[in-house]
Amino acid sequence: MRISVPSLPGRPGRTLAGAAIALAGLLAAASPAATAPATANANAPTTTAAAALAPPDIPLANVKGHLTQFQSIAAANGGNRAHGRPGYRASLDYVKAKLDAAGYTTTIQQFTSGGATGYNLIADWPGGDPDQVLMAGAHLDSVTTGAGINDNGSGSAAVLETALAVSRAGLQPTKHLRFGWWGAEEVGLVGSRYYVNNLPAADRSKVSAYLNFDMVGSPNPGYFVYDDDVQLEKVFKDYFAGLGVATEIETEGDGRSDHASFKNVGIRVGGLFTGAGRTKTAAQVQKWGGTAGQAFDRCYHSSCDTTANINDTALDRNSDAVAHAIWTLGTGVVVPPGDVYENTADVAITDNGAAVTSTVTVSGRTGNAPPALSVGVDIRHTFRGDLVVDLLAPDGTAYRLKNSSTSDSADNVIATYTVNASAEAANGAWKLRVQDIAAQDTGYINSWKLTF
Ligand code: DTR
Ligand code: ZN
Ligand code: ZN
Ligand code: CA
Repeated sequence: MRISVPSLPGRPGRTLAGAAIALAGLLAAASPAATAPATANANAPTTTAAAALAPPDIPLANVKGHLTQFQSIAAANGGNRAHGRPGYRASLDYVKAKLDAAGYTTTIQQFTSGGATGYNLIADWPGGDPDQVLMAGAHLDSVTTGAGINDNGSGSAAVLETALAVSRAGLQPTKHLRFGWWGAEEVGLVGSRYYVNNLPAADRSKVSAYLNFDMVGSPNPGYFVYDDDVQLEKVFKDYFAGLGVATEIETEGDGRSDHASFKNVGIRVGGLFTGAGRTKTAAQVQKWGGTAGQAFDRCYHSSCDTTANINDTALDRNSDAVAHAIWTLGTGVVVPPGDVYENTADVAITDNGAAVTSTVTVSGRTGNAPPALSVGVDIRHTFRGDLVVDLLAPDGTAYRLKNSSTSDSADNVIATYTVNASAEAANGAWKLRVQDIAAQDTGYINSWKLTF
């Protein structure tokens, strides 16, 4: 989970150099903030220049929102989003509309395969060195048997939300960023190969790397990193190491997804994968949890590959890893991953009753907590307006994360808050306090984490 990075107030599109200067300025002038009153609104933009360089947290709720859209599109178009079927073009139009609204320059590339018209969507983020193009992509088509939510709505949504995060941050990386959503992968990597084959050689040589994301939310997930390029592999391995998540080399990838189209013409490739039809071993369960002897994705290429066929933790971690790679490779600045303290034990919330708490004990740190302490919250609930959510510092000081609302009837609170906790000692028992203050509807704390 990353420090959420509100764009610097009044300074949209800060350049890397500008942010670095600001970082020096802010650090020089920084002084411990006053102790936040109990009602401090943790959502007030708390920004340090360091945060301006740090990859953002990609909101899981946003990524899942795109998956819900893909599911609806499939349902409205014969049950799939396959090449040559209306659901594919409807998926592309959805993604394109989001990107156009976010300031991207989008291009639809048309091709023919199997007697049907196919389409690639290319989105360029204005700016950056045109001779150093960093690309990330995912195939947008499903098989004909289903909606293809994990394969590959997950990769498509993770890349889309990262592109939208670039826009929200007004990022101006040194490299030029380009994103691709490929057609007809399921019938033989057709769209990505068409793109590469029609990219003039001079332009191919400008692509510094292509990052591929195909199946990144598998329900019984593994955490696999492509090993085609050592540096690109390291970017992803370091990210997961920062989370304390072990990774393995992706061993079935050669030729199995769109990165092969780029690798075949000499472009450096990397990427992530959470597994398809192969079964998870007992040894892998030891490091990742899940179920041994069961496929990473039991619904691979099946009609049950729906929004229910997603592991939220895997999708969240991989979406954040996409952003980490884009920020790190795009800006050339490596921001060390934060130290994560997490509690994943479920805590039932009493309907319309007393507050409940979940504790995270921080130790071994020196000094106070940071002015931009990241608080990742995952609460499952059927009417989130019932909930009041606070962070309690070890000394009992309360920081309001979320107020109740009679009008917010949506499910779940899956969000990252930033708290100026610089007045609090870092070490000690931090608590998440949740109270349901209205009858009917209730839920539980699924997990929460602090990132220092
Ligand atoms: N061919 C992909 C699934 C797949 C199988 N192995 C890998 C390795 C790396 C990425 C993807 C895959 C598909 O069915 O779309
Ligand atoms: Zn597939
Ligand atoms: Zn796929
Ligand atoms: Ca309630």
